[in-house]
Amino acid sequence: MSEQITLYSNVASPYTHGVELALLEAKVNFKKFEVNLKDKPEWYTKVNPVGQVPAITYGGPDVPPDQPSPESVKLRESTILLEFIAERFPEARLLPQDLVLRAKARLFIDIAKTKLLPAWFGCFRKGEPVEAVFVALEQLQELLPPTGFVVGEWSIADAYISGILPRAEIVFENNLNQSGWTEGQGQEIMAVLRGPRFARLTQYTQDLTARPSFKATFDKPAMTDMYKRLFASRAAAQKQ
Ligand SMILES: N[C@@H](CCC(=O)N[C@@H](CS)C(=O)NCC(=O)O)C(=O)O
Repeated sequence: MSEQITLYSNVASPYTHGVELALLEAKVNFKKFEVNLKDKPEWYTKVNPVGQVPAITYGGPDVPPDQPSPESVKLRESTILLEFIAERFPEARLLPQDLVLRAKARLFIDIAKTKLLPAWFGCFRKGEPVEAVFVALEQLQELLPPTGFVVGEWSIADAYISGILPRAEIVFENNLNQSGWTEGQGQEIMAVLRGPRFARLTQYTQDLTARPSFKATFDKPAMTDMYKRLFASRAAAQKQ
């Protein structure tokens, strides 16, 4: 039996979703605790001193998630958690054996983290040009093989981006932004993403979202409602 694992998550969080997918694909027993990010429990700093999700407790006694044991190891940062899960459960092959392919999976994650996410946030939060999003997506698309996942078999690279792309689509499809986009601006971005420039990425996204682990963890209408409420509450807070 493996060590206990508790994932501290929030359903809206792209980072958390990737980690949950990796745990599911590794067929690991784990508990999940939904952290209310608007009203974090006081004890949560014992799990993650910086207060963010995702985080996991690993090992130690089997305790209720809201009573984390001092004996468990506390781990955080989604990309580190993904690597940890891949290394802890090598039989799940969440990273390939081949060193060059491993490097490719890591490069894909690095571009998503350091190029795509800042560009996406900059675009809907600050009204920065969407071209930076397109450039980052093109870099990711270029890394994809003609068919299948980033390194052939599904890996932590696919886990990481699975948290991001479907949420980015919700943002664009529903014109959700904090920077005064004109009506239809998000939908115009979405039309480019669905056009010939991103044909391979579109197919790849379909493959990602067809995965049973993804389907079991992503309810698009519910997520859309949640994101609409999230953006409405941010807009209300901005006005205050
Ligand atoms: N670099 C972190 C980012 C995690 C992050 O930003 N999490 C957000 C949710 S998407 C969060 O916990 N926000 C609450 C807060 O910062 O107080 C990772 O990759 O795990």
